[in-house]
Amino acid sequence: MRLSRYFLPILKENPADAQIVSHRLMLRAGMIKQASAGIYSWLPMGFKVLRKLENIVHEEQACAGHIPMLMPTLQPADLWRKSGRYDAYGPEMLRITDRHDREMLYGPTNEEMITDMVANFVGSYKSLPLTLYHIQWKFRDEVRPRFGVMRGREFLMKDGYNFDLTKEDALHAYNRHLVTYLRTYERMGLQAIPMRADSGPIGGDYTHEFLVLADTGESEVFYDSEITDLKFGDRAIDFEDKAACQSVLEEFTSRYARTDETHDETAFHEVPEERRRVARGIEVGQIFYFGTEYSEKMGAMVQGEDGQRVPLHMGSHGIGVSRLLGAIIEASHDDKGIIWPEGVTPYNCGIVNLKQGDEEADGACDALYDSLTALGLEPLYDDRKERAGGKFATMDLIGLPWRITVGPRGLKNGVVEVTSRRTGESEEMTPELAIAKIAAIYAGL
Ligand code: P5A
Repeated sequence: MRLSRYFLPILKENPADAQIVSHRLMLRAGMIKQASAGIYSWLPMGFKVLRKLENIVHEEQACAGHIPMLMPTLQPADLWRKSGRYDAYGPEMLRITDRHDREMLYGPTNEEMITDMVANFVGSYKSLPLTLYHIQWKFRDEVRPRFGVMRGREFLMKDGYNFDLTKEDALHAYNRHLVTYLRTYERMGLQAIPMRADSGPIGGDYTHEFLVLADTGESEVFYDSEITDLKFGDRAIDFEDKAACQSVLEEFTSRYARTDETHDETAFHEVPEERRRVARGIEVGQIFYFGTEYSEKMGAMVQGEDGQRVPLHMGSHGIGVSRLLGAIIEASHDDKGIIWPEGVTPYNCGIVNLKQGDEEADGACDALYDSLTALGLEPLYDDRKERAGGKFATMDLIGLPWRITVGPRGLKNGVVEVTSRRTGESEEMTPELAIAKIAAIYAGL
């Protein structure tokens, strides 16, 4: 992409209404524009990152054998009357009446709709196990929408639902989700800690929230510091293997880690004092096992092997996709702007032309741009007629992890400069080596 042809409405001033750094930087870097309280337009740069996050989610869900689909945002109220949640959900639910006076709502989540669908189509244990998911906009009329996309009213969620014959199978689905979520967040450059949580209006006995530690997080969390040493890393996992998934769950949830809703001071004091931590966190996901509650209410029954009809065991599993943008920026920025982890960066590298209009500099930038593009990489080329200082400030603000700077002085010696956004360190090398370096960085991602 050439910056001169892009749509990147950067703000020079700090927006007064943004209280936390991620909100400020998303507005300044031209990623989002507020449409009304808690509702945002995703400008091209923000949308690009959002799509990257969605792709990672899809890839990891595919590894676990979960099946993508898409359900609508608007739902009929009657479905929610069946589960008993139409009244229980309260003012957070946006209720809508259509021209025929039919009661509808903008879905805050999809347990009812999907359970109803499975009740319609699945009649035998032979169709199980089944895990379906979608990535779809949700609406919750939050009392206090704030911090930009962090607590929006309209927000993008990945929500998945497992349908199993037995509790044991459903708990395997729960464990499998825990594993895929660990991998998903790590690929996004985040450490998200599973913490024992409260199930709230979704219900159920088993639930973990995934929290990214950040001072601006809305949840208070209590944990054993040993937990932050755990990494899923690149270990291989067979998602069909129940024991393997169970052992990952045990490894990542055996130490004390709870949100304030489930915190128990006595149990916390069993953790040696020097390892006890009280901090704040951003909830980027939550998984639930809730048994047969929804399937009984919505009539999702199957014939078991013995011919008896039994209700399905279910769980639901959510990732706050749009919130993740805020969480990643909270975890990765400096005074100058965003620092994107390579796995989610909107463009792989920036190209800064120090002397736009100079034949040699323009030619070298075009050649770099073409070679990187031919390798399947996406450079963002700042080809505007701007001062070098302004171009550097823009690159630092939008946070691409690598920058290639091209100017007449370097070109005389046959070199360009490659700079890491994270460390600020620069290295001079030939354009060929610069291309090889950037390609190698992204090769495994
Ligand atoms: C699980 C999937 C559910 O709704 N039903 C389907 C279950 N869980 S949840 O914890 O309530 O939401 C899942 C994740 O969505 C994000 N989230 C939000 N993001 C931005 N703004 C909001 N107002 C908002 N509310 C929830 C969180 O990341 C949450 O973990």
